[in-house]
Amino acid sequence: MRSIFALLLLALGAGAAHGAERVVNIFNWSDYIDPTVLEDFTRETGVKVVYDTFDSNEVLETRLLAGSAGYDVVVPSATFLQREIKAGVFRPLDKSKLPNLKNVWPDIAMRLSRYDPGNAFAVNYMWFTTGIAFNVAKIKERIGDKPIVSWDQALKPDNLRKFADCGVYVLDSPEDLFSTTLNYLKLDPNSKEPGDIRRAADLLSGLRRYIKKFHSSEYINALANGDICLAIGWAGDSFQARNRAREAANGVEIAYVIPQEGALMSLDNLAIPKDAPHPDEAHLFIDFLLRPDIAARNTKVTHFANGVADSRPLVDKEIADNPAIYPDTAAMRKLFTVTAPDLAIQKIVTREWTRVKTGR
Ligand code: N2P
Repeated sequence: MRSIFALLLLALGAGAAHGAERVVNIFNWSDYIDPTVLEDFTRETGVKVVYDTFDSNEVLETRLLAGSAGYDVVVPSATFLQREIKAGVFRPLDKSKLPNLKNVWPDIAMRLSRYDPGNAFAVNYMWFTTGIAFNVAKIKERIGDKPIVSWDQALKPDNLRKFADCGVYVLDSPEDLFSTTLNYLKLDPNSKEPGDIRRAADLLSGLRRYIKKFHSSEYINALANGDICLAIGWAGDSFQARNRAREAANGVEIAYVIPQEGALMSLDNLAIPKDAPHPDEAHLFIDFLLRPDIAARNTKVTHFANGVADSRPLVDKEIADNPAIYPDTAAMRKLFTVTAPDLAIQKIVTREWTRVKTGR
């Protein structure tokens, strides 16, 4: 009798576990996925998605270092990933649970391995440049027919001044702005020399009075609505702005350029925190994103190039053949990458960035 009772309890317990809802907690950048992909994932796997967004690596890093944020999948940029791996915040990927790893783009995986040796902790999601997005008509009104081709037009005070009245936003990202400015100053964009970082900060702080806001996601709508005329921003976001304006048929035309001096190329990557509550579901989700058809849908909506080579033929030509989204070999040569500063230099970077934003 007793054993029958025990068996019954066991069966009930197993039944409850079986019926329990499976969940995956995602923390991703804003405007960075096709929302219908999340619905399809749940429909196919039965795993519910709890989805939360951020727009800065600093915010993600603070959460990760505090531990137990409850996230199963996060999306750090490669530089931050590199430092966070060293801090021990990630769980190594179980590659046996990622059959779609066969779809990753070898060149992109190789670039990522510079930050994550052996691609042990992360797989690339999207990659992109940091350039200049602008309102074609408003810029023309102010500088005539000369299109924006150089960082000169955004980083020289006398030039940026001309756009202050129609609104300038700049990414709230010291990594993007310091490397871009160092490159413009013909210094090493990856310099960790405090003196170099100070020079970049001096230049940017001199532009402060012409900048309406430092923000890393609001510029999409601000450009699309015609509220601002220039942004230092990310490729995909800028093309999303162009599309939102076209959909609204509001007469706003947005363009994005990789200036002739070159631009920062960054990689954003999928990783699983060490204390993720649902690691199996995390692997299932990452593997889903590595399906070429799914990666293509995410690129179609976000206008960011993804890390799955076989998805490219499935992406509309307008995106797949756009060298500002998928740079060709010539454009690729003008791109530079950076590595993570150690914590001591990071402190200087943070301090100098505060100085830039306060214009001191
Ligand atoms: C998505 C922005 C992602 C690029 N809106 C910056 N990591």
